[in-house]
This record gives sequence, C-alpha cells and structure tokens, in this order.
Amino acid sequence: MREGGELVFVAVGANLDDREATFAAVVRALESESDLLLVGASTVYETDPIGPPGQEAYLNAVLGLRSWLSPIELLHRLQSIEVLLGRDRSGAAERWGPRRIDLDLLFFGERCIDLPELVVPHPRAHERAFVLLPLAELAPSLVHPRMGVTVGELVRVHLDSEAVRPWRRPEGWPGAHSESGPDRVAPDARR
Ligand code: A4P
Ligand code: MG
Repeated sequence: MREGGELVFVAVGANLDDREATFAAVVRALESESDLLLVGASTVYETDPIGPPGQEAYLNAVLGLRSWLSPIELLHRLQSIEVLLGRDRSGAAERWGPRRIDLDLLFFGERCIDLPELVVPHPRAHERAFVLLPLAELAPSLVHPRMGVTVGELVRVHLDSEAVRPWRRPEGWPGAHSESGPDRVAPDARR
C-alpha cells in the first residue's frame, strides 16, 4: 500500500443525458489514475436543480480519494475527465446551467487555497444540501478549515431537505457489491 497522499473529497453532479452511465464512467476514470486512490463513495442522491429554471433534476454524490497530486494537478485532472465525458467547456455554457458532468474539488486535506483558478474548500460547499448530505456520510468529523465547524454540524440544518432524495446505486458505482457496508469503500479494497 502506497504511503502518504492527502485525503480529498470530490463532488459529482450530472443532469443531462444518461446520468447513471456518467457516474459509472467517473469512477472508472478516477480508478485508472495512478496518483489517485478511491477510498469512499457516498449514496447517490437525486436533487432539485439550483440555478436557472427549467432544468432537469441532478444526480449528486461525493467521492473520497487519496491524492498524490497537488491541488492544481488534481483540478486539471478533474477538468480533463469532465471533457472526456462530454462536458461543454466552450464558454457558451450558462453559469449553473445544465451539464453532463460537474466535478468539484470540495476539500483537500485541511488546506485553504485561494488561487484565481482554485478555491478550497469549495466556496459553496457549506451551504448546499446536495453536497453536505453525501459528504456527511463519508466524513462527518471533517472540520471546515475556514469555518471551524464539522461537516456533521453543517449538515444538521439540511436534514429535512426534500430537495435531496436517495437514489438507487448506479451500476458501476462503488459499494454495489461490497460486503463491508453499502456506502463505504475500504481504503485498501480498490487495488
Ligand atoms: N474553481 C474554483 N474553485 C474550484 C473548486 N474547488 N473545484 C474554478 C472546481 N472548480 C473550481 O467551474 C468554474 C471555475 O471554477 C473553473 O474554471 C475552476 O477554475 P466550472 O466547473 O467550469 O463551472 P460551474 O461548475 O458551473 O461553476 P461553479 O460556480 O463552480 O458552479 P457550482 O457552484 O458547482 O454549481 N444543482 C444541483 N441540484 N446539483 C448540482 O450539482 N451544480 C451547480 C453548479 C448548480 N446547480 C446544481 C448543481
Ligand atoms: Mg464545477
């Protein structure tokens, strides 16, 4: 088992085309990266869209990874996967508009990063039920380094959210055949 690396959390979202197939493809793409190790996968949720009206519902979930990439390297890797999976990055896409795939870097260890290209923790993570509910399954004790409160505390105000509903486990999403528990992937189980 490789030593070191940092624990990171990535939000996965999709509301166009075959959302379940996209989620499975994200997992395959991340598992094929030699500098990343998938260590946890939340339940997949169906969520009401936030943003311009008239959009389809999203599927949202959170993945936990150990990363031997720097934060910027990881961001670029996530953006390459988005493009590979058909994300329109032409600049014509509407802000918060419908998308085939969105991969956001939520947390990178306990680091605070303020670069033009990358802000960590993700600046909207703490206020969004579609991020907090799945993240709290994987890391309830994770402390938000800017706010000084745990994910478990942040999620409490969203517990009765009807906008975030558990969805079935897509084929190819981790845990479907796991005997160690439905929602988690043992750190050494994937390689
Ligand atoms: N960027 C800065 N920090 C980060 C980070 N921590 N992770 C920069 C990822 N990217 C980061 O992102 C725009 C720019 O943010 C990137 O060029 C990167 O350098 P983007 O993915 O191109 O565009 P976006 O996702 O539309 O922008 P944004 O503002 O991050 O959108 P959000 O906040 O992610 O919202 N409703 C539901 N129910 N479920 C959703 O998943 N998602 C959105 C997108 C809106 N409504 C939604 C959902
Ligand atoms: Mg994004």
